Amino acid sequence: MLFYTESPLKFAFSKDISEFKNDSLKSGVNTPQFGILGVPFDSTSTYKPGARFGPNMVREASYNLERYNLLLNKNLEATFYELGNLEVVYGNFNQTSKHLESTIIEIKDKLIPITIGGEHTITYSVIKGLNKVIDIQDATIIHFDAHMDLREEYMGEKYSHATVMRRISDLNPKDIIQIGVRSCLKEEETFAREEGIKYYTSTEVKSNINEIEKVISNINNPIYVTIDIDVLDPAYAPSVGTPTPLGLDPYELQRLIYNLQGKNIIGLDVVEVSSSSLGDITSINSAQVIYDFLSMQ
Ligand SMILES: [Mn+2]
Repeated sequence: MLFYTESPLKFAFSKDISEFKNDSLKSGVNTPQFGILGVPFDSTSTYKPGARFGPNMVREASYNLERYNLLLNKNLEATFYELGNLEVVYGNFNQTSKHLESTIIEIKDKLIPITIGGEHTITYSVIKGLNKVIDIQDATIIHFDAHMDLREEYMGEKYSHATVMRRISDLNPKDIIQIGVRSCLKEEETFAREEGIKYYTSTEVKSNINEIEKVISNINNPIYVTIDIDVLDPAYAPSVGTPTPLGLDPYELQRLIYNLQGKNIIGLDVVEVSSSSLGDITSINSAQVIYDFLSMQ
């Protein structure tokens, strides 16, 4: 167990972190290995709170998945460890962010983080932690979201779910590519254009998904993937902080995720899952995205 975490339910097919030491001593392990980390933090949510329940509900939903992936004709063979949930400090983003950053620094040499949120703000802390070892200026951030999250501040807060991509942009990654966006301020759109942030609206995904697949396939540098599950239409993901109509369907998200096969992924997160009951479709689709990502490894 890591310094700042506790262990609840495991993600389906994950290994216990206590097995990591033995496994890492085995020779010839040079395929990427992943660590699942829950961050049950939701203090800046402005519409529908509850993302603190996300990590455990997504794990619960993962037990519905089966190891054999019929679409890929392969078993899920990736090695990934359950790291538990971060100890968060509710109402205190700064302290939570410090815990998260130091946990990411602690695992970064050994495991690629797959973080389950929690509100979107936490993505900034993950990338800030990664930036201590990997030069984030060489990385492309692929951002799936209904929203641009590029405001300079929101309700007086510099660090908020609505400003997270602006703060990540402050770290100067090589590229930011936003996919599925359909709601923002004019100022955010202007900022995106002026700063060279590429964006594809949900309508463009519907009408021209092949082009976006090509854009992803052509990336050759390290990639961090952040998925605000509200990128899906509320029909498929109603339990999110800010449900926004006219979104992607799960097939489109899966197609785009499958284009990440063979890429140098430095981290992935699925955030804004505020499911609070068993069988909630939002947590089921969130578990599916993580499963899709892991099963193509
Ligand atoms: Mn969003």
